Amino acid sequence: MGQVKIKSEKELAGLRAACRLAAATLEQTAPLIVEGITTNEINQFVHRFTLQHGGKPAPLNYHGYPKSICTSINEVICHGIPSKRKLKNGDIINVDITTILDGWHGDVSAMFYVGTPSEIAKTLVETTRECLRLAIAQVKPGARLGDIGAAIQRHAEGHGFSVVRDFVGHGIGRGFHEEPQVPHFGQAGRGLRLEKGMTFTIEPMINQGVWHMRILEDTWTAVTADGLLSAQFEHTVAVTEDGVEVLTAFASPLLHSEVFPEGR
Ligand code: EYL
Ligand code: CO
Ligand code: CO
Repeated sequence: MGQVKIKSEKELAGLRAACRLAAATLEQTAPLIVEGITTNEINQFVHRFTLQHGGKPAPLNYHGYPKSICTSINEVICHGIPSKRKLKNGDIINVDITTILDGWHGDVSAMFYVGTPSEIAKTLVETTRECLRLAIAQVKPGARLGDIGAAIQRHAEGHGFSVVRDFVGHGIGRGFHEEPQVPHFGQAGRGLRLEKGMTFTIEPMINQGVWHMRILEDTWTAVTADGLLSAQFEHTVAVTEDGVEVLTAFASPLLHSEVFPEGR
């Protein structure tokens, strides 16, 4: 078992820059996510943008992963592989970007609506967005990892949805996946006590139906066991003196994900 690495102010500056580039990349990608574009085209945009800004896409060749981002549509929970699949009206899609800059990793993802979502898709996506917000609000020195999981589980299950068990948030820094694991379910008051300088992702995956998953023949793509919808948002955070810094925060609201097509 590795140890949880506490980051110094100098190390945090490096991580902050990688996270800022990851978030800026997702912001620049958002307007492309419309009906008719292929997930390969989204992948190619992110790949080029990342290199142009001095970064490297972390997923490419990670454990043999074949693309630079993950694009997870509808019943895909995570690790959807970009392909020639075109986005169509009513799809919901998660775009997950991890950027390496000067050896540091920034990991961020968000959901986007393609055209007009169904009522259930909207409720699932907005509930998942709230789960991440409530989880981040738990983060401060002295809080426990279980406080994060419990906040997510309570909100998701309170809306009749389920929390994916097979994938968790993770420590992040010079490594893509460091200690600790950050479950999106659990009991308040339990688990690792948070300390200033800890850095990790929170990336709840919330399902419309059962939490169980299966992996497709491609050996990467995780889908819901019942074929119903799944949603996910992710930020990289740091524990500060008195709370939390969202290292992958967006400079402005993401187009499409924050605004419904009908302009609510
Ligand atoms: C690549 C490796 C199996 C990612 C994350 C891309 C996919 C399936 C093995 C975790 C694990 C992203 O933290 C992640 N996303 O937020 N593997 C990942 N891969 C991959
Ligand atoms: Co990610
Ligand atoms: Co992650």
